[in-house]
Amino acid sequence: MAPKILITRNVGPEAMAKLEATDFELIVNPVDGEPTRAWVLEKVADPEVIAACIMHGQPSDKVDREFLDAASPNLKVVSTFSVGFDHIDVPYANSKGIAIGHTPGVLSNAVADTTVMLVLMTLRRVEEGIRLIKDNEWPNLPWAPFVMCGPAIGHPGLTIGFLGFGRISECVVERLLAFTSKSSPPTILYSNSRARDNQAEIDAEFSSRFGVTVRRAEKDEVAEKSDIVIVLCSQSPATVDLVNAAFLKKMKNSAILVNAARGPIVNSEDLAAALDAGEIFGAGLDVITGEPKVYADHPLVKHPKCVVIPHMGSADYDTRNAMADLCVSNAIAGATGKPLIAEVKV
Ligand code: 8YV
Repeated sequence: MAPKILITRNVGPEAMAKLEATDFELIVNPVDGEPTRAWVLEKVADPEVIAACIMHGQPSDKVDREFLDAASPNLKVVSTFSVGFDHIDVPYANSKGIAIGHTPGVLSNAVADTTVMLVLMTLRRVEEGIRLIKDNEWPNLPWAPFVMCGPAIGHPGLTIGFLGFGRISECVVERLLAFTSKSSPPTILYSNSRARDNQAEIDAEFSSRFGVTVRRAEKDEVAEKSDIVIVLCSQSPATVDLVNAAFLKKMKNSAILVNAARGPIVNSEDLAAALDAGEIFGAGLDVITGEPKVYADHPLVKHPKCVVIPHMGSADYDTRNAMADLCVSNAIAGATGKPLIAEVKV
């Protein structure tokens, strides 16, 4: 019998054709959508399975000890359809000789587009405006020059702060520079896990690349000085609740917060309380704690100053196709004993 590759979701015609062109037997989830956990555990235990393509953020596909202990002793690679790998116990997988593949790079532009969209929507209160129309409230909205006005993205001397400053953040900076003031350009602050020995050189390189001042700062300084705080760090025990009541209290009342990383990095209760108290102007969330079980009565979904979208950061057709291609290419490489195209190293 041919060795098998497990695919927990149909990854689209092009990537499926790439898999079908191999000699591997394919086990594809017959349901159009999320399989049951029991189905995944049963299939990954098949001793012929040498590679598995899985999804991020679905309980069925969590690559934890239960999954890895159930897995075929011949499993060589788990390839996730995501850049993030917070759903995978990478050290435990590696200790069993299983490599982990992911999809960095190909989604940076799409996630940056979504991030900028959320910045603009939050500053200009677009969500609230759409809701007013849907609730037939437009005729009752008194017209006056400053009704529905938020802070301007082109405000001179803006400070834009990032929590996490990797590939996606850099793509966000490139985009935001098209909107911000040319005569009084923004300052970019970013906080990350630790300062490097050559931090000054790194910041000088960023500043010369972007043509504005870019420098690393402690997270409290990012909170205090930024007009726009953008969360784009990966989720780890150190970043869960990074944006909590204390952080939000330090932010300017006129500032906004955008999270395009992972829900648990921002404490939802603390954010709702900060919005209620007017501690910040607004928030835009592509991700939220408890997703996808987030309903219309969620305090942040209902909140007029909060835009919530359902984890759509990378969801454009071209990007998802590129992610699918990299996901299956990693699986095929691992299954044929070749180095993965993009392997998670921790
Ligand atoms: C996807 C993501 O929505 O790549 C990631 O880490 O969070 C998103 O791009 C998701 O992973 C799709 O499976």
